[in-house]
Order: sequence, then C-alpha cells, then structure tokens
Amino acid sequence: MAAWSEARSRGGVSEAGMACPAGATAGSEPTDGECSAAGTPNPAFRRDVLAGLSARPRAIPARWFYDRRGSELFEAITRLPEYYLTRAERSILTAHATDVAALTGSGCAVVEFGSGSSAKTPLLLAAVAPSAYVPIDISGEFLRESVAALADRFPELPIHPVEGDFMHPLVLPPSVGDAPRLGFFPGSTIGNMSAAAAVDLLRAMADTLGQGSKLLIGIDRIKPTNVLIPAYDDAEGVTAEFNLNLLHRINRELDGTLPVGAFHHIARWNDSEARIEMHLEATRDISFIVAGRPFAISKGKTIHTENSHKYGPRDARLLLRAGSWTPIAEWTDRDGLFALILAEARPVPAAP
Ligand code: SAH
Ligand code: AVI
Repeated sequence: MAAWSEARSRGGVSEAGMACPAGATAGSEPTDGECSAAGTPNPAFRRDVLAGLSARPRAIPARWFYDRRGSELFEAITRLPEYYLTRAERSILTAHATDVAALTGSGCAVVEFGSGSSAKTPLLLAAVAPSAYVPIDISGEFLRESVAALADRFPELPIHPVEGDFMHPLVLPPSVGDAPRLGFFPGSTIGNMSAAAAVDLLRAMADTLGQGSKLLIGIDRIKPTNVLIPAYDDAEGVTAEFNLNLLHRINRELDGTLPVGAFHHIARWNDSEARIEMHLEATRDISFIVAGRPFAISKGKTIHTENSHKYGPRDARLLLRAGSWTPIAEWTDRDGLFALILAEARPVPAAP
C-alpha cells in the first residue's frame, strides 16, 4: 500500500476526453507518447527505460508496450489462432454474462481497468445495463477511438474515459455518482504483474470502488507449455512484432539508436514462477544511445519485457482474497483454459 499512497500524491490520471495537460491531476505525468508536450519525452517512460536498461537483469515494464502501434498489435494478437485467451474469455462472457448480471443487479457503474479496444465489454454492458461506464487505459489515443465506437453502440450510456496508469491512484469522475460499482478487469492483465504488485492493485481497486462493490476479473490458467508457448510466439510473428515495437518506441520517443534488427523475440515458460516471460535477445554485441546515454548489450543477453503469470483455480482465489476480494462465483470456458471470477469487496472477519 505504500507505493499506492506515494503514487496518490503524484496523480497520474486524466479524463481522456480532455486535452491531457488540462485534464491531468496536478503534478501528473503524461501517459502515452501523444500526451507529451511536442518534442518532450514522457518522463515516466524515460525514467523506466533508463532504469531498466541500467539494471541487471535488464527489464522494462510491460505497460510501455502500449503506444498506439502496440495497442493495434495487441488487437492483432487477440485474433491469432494460437492466442486462446481472448476467445476463451469471450466464450465465458457470452455464456455467463446474464449469470453475472443476476449477481450484480442492474444500474451499477462499470469501471474497466486496461480497457484497450473494449471489444468484449458490450457482452457485459448489454447484460448488466449499467448507469455509467468508466474505461481506464494508458494508451490514450486508442482509448478515445474505442470509446467513440462504443458510444455509437450504446448511445444512452454515460461513458467517462480515464487516460492513465491504473497502478497510480484513481479518483472516479464525480459524474459516476453513488451507483454501486462493478470493476471489470478482463484479459488476464493481472497476470502481467508480480503477485505482490497484483495484491497491491487489487487492494487499491477495493479502496477506489468501495466496500460492497464487485469485481469481475479474467485470469488465465496454468496449462501445458505446448499450448502456452505458441500463444506467445505465434507462427505469423505478430507477438514478436509487438515485443520489438517497444524498441521502435524507445527509438522514436527517446532519441534511441537501438538496432531493432539485432534483437530476437523470445517467449519462455518459467515453471517455478508459473509465468510466460518475454525477452528481447541481442543476436550480437550491441552499443547504442537512449536519451543521450550510452548502453551496451553483449550477444545472448536479454531485455526482459513481460511476465504473464498463470494461476491454478486455488491460486487465483487466494490472490483475490489477499487483495481484499472474496470470490463469489467462477466460470470457465468449455476447455477450462481461462477463468472469469466474480468477487466482492467485503470486510475480512477477524477470526482465522
Ligand atoms: N482488456 C482488453 C485489453 C487487454 S491488453 C482485453 O481484455 O482484451 C492490456 C490493456 O491494458 C492495454 O489496453 C493497455 O494499454 C492497458 N494497460 C496496461 N498496463 C496499464 C496500466 N498500468 N495502466 C492503464 N492501462 C494499462
Ligand atoms: C494484456 N496481457 C494479458 C497479454 C498477455 O497475454 O500477457 C499481453 C500479451 N503479451 C503477449 N501477448 C499478449
């Protein structure tokens, strides 16, 4: 919770419909590249990249994948035959959105964390008939376009997009009012965090949404590596392009000279951590500049760009409980690949 409190004083969110600097909380940082003042690199991106390239092992947080191109590439990934996650979660929502609505009731405000294209969201919105929808995403331009498409489909629904980093504190737009809150965190984006960061985020979500609110969360399950690895290293090379786009983004936004062609996409299963790791491996010794600073990487060394943790059914429920959420219902797809869990923010009884 310390990180959350510290971040709270820094701000970090803005209503996406507004110009970034005007909408942002005082002292907040821009999110995607377009929100930077002309020619000024996003300070948080610059800080994370310089720190990540200086650290050993080298690692850059996965949230920086999502500039406009990164968001488009992720959408292309969701349509790949190997990437079962989106199809599985969509099939669960198709089959069970009415069951979700029976437990949440109608008229709640739906707050979606990492909404991206909001492509699956209509399945939920149509079932729960919400009073408002608050999509939150770091990828500002993509968020605005997704909201425009959704507004065409749900013309009566008040939509309050928030551009920002959901790891930073979030104050819901006042226009959301007092309606009960339903958090929606699909896609297994929770898996992109360490367990500690996931628990902090879940607790922060419970604080933001309030006691008695509900959370519908998608969590990918542990499964054999012959299914997992192709999902993160597809035959067409779209995931490789998604991974390498981070280097293009660094070159574009931070005056980088990274030779992108000298890096190779890697997806590997780390069994003891129960996660897929994505790395960019140097195929030769490389020297380059980022934001005026010199760096070097030897052949065979990597930049760690993403973790995608997978959870067994009990692990997932334990994670939610650790994050202050009590699971109340759970659904899976026909093949048990993916789980959608409905949980409630409840005071935890003092007894063991
Ligand atoms: N929910 C969609 C998209 C998942 S991709 C789906 O299920 O298909 C992950 C999304 O989360 C992207 O749109 C990305 O821009 C957003 N995202 C990742 N890290 C974020 C962060 N720290 N704060 C806000 N949005 C974030
Ligand atoms: C958004 N997130 C849950 C995706 C995942 O599966 O970890 C991002 C992704 N990375 C590679 N492919 C998709």
